[in-house]
Amino acid sequence: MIPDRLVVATANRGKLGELRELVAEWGSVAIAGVDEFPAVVLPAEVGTTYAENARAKATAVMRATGLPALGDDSGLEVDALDGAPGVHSARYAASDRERIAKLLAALRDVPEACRGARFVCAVAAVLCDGRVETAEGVCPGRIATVPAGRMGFGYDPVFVPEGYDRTLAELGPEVKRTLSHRARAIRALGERLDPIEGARTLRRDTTPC
Ligand code: ITT
Repeated sequence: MIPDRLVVATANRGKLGELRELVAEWGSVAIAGVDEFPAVVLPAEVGTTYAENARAKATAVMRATGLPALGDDSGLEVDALDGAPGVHSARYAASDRERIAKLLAALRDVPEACRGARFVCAVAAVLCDGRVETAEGVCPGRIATVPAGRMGFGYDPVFVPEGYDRTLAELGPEVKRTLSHRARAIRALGERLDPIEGARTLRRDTTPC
């Protein structure tokens, strides 16, 4: 069953906003941010996989709050960098601006055809009875040569999703919601938590207006 409430185990406000909107597709779920529980400390990201880190974040928050929790661990995998920064994407540099500058510098001599990349997101729901469900989503694309756009967060100004010629930061939340790694992960998690609800959500998504 899909829980009627979830505490989102992230300190990243961009993620929290997107997760709120995506979880709303499951129906009525009360979402709280971890900032509403000042005593809660998110664990260090020591896992080697996104799923491991997502699960650790959600488990820590569920234990500290006594409420069902949702964790998200994500990253950007760049072909020309052998999949880096990957699971270390948050630690690649100190701020979004510096992470983007470092990424573009690393790809300075890489031609357009070789700038393939993908966003990956793992989400984990940890429920009060100890049940844990995880799911993953991928968004393929490429890295732009210069940052563009002001919407979204993180690496969005340099990520051009497959099938588009603008960055996620230019395309904005409505497009991002249809194709992002996080959207795909949350939809898959909904099906795991409640196959009937998940199917209903998918049908709603594909029915023409
Ligand atoms: P929490 O651990 O508190 O959730 P975080 O920002 O540290 O927040 P991650 O460890 O999952 O999150 O790091 C993911 C990195 O990739 C981080 O720099 C994000 O800004 C970036 N990122 C994740 N999803 C993204 C998205 O949809 N668009 C752009 N950048 C994203």
